[in-house]
Amino acid sequence: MGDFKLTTVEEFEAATERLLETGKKVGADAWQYRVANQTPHCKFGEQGICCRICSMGPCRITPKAPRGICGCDAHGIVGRNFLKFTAGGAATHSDHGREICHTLHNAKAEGPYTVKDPEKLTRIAHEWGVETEGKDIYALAHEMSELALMEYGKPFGYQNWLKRAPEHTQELWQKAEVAPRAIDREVATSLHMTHMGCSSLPEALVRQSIRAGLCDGWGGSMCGTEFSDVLFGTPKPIDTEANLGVMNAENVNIVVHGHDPSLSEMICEYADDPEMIAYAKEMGAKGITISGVCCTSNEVAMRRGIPMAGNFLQQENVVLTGACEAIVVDVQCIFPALGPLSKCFHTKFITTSPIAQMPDSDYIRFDSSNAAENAKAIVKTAIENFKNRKPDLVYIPDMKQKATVGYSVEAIVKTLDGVTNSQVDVTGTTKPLIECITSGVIRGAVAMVGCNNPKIRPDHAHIELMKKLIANDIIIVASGCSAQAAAKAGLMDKEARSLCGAGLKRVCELADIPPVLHMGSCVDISRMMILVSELAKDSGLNISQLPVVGCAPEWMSEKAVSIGNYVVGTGIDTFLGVDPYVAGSDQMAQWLTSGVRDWVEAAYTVETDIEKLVDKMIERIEEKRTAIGI
Ligand code: MSK
Repeated sequence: MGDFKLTTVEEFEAATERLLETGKKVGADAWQYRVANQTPHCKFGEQGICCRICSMGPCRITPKAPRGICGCDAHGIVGRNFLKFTAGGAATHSDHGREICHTLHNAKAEGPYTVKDPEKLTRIAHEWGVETEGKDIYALAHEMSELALMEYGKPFGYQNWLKRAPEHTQELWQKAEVAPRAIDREVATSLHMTHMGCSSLPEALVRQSIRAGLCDGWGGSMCGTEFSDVLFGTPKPIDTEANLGVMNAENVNIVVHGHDPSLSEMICEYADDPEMIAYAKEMGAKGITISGVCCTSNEVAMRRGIPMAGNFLQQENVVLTGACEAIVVDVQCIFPALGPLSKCFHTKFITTSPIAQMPDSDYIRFDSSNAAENAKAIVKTAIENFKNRKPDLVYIPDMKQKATVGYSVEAIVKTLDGVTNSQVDVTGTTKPLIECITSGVIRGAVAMVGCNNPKIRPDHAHIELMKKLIANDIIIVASGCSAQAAAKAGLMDKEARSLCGAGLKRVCELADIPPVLHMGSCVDISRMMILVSELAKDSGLNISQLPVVGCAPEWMSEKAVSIGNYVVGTGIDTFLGVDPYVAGSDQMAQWLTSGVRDWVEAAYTVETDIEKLVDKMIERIEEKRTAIGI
C-alpha cells in the first residue's frame, strides 16, 4: 500500500515527447503538429454559426449579416448543426449495435461466434415477452437478434428497452414527446428536420436532439451492449494493466483499435492459439502481446483482461514505439493519420470494415462469415512482420499501472452485496449502494465519460476531476477514453483507495473495489442508464433526484453529443468541459442549460475551467442530497 503512486500527466507527456523524437528521425507527422497547423480555429465554426446545408452559401452569421440567404438566423443555424451532430453520433453507436445484432444472428454452437451468456439472453427474452421454454439457445439467439434488428425500423411504437426506465421517466418522455421510436427513424427524422427549409426553431431542434440521443442510449447502444454481453460474456471484475508499457519489446505486438468487439474477440482468440504462439517463436519473438486502444480495448479488457495500451490521443504513440507489428482497426475514432504514420515504421495498418476504409492501409474485410479465417490471417501477418522491425527505432516507455476492470451492472450489484448493514435481504439489488449514499458514507456518484480533445491538456481534466471527486467521497463509474485515462494514471488500482475520503475508502475496502469503476466502452454508457434506473426504482426516488451527475470533460466526437443528450434526457445533469458549438446562439444555450429541465428534469452545464467544473459538480450533488433530505 505504501508504495502506491499515481502516474502523472507530466510523466505521460515526457513519454510522448520521447516518442515524438523517434518520429522526427523517420519524418513522422503527429497530431501535436497538426493542431499547431490548424489553430486558431475558425470562429464561425466554433460558435456553430456557419451553415453549409445548401449550395446558396456557405452562410456565416455576423453582426452585419445576421441571417443566411434563406433568412435563417444564428439560433436556427446553431440548432440545426447541433441536431446534425447528434444524429451522426446516434447513427454511429446504433449502427455498431446493429452489427452486433447481426453477429448474434450468425452465432452457432460450433462457432466461431457462440452464446457465452445464455442466462442473460433468456432474461432479455423474458423481458421482451418471448417464450423460451424448450427452445434451443441458438434458435432463441436468432429470434432475439431479429427482434432487435426490428427495433431499428419498427413502423409503430417506441423502443423496447424504454420499459427498463422508471415509470416516472417514461411518463416524462411521453409528455415531452421525446420517447424514441424506431432507431433509424429518429436519425432520418433528424436529417429531415435539418434539411434546408425545414426546422429552424431552437425548441424543436433541441427536442429532436434529445429524442435522437435517447434512440442511441435506450436503443442502438443498449442493443450493442446487451447483445455483446450475450455473445462474449457479461463482464465481471478482472485484473489488467494500462499504458504503453503493456507492449512487450520481445513479443509480436498486435494493437486492436476501434469499437466493435466482434473483430477483437477473434484476434484475441487466435493470438492465444498454441499454433500461432509457436509460429511467433519460429519468427524470432518470444510470444504474442495483444493490447488495445480506445473502446475496442475497453471491450477486451473488460472480458479478457487484455491490457490497455492507451486512449484516443495515444493511438499514434503505439506506432511510434517502433514495436507495433500491426494495428488492427474496426470502426470509429481511428485517425486516418495511422496510414502515413505506419509507413514510417514497419507497422501494418490493417483496416477491416467497409465502414472505415482508409488510404495507406491493408484492407482485410472482416465479417462474421469469414471471422475465423481472417482473424487468423491478420495474426499471421503481424507475426511475419516481426522480422521487419528496426531495432534502433524501438522504444517502449516503461510506464504502466495495474487496473481492475469489468464492472457491468450485474458485477456492481454482486460486488456491493457485501457492504450492507441491512437486516433484510437486499442482495441482488442496488440497495446496498443506496444505503452507502443515504448514510453519507458516499456522497454521490459521477459518470465520467468521453474522449480526449487537444483543446484540453490530454487526460489532465479526467484525472484531476477524478482525484478531487474521490477525495470528496464521490464514487466514479467511468467508460470510454475517460476510463482509460483513469487506468493509465492508476485510479483503477484498488490501492488508489488511499486517495479517497474516509467514507469511500471504507466502502472500497469492504467491497474490495477501486474508487473508479470501469463500466466499459462508450456504447456501454447504456449500462450507466440501467444502473441509475435500478437505483431510482430501488430507492423510490426519481432519477433526477439521485445525487448523481454525468461529466465529459474532454469530449470530441459526435457520439459524445448524442450521449450527452441521452444522459440529460434520462434525468442526469451533465457537465461538459468543451462547448458543443452552441456559443453563437444564446437561445440554444438557454435551451440546453435550462429549458430542457422542464421536459426531463436535467440540463447541461458547460464550464471550460476544470477547477470550476469539478466544484460545480460537487455543489450539484450536495444540492440534490439536501433536496431529498439526506
Ligand atoms: S473511443 S468516442 S474517443 S471515448 Fe469510444 Fe474514446 Fe470518445 Fe472515441
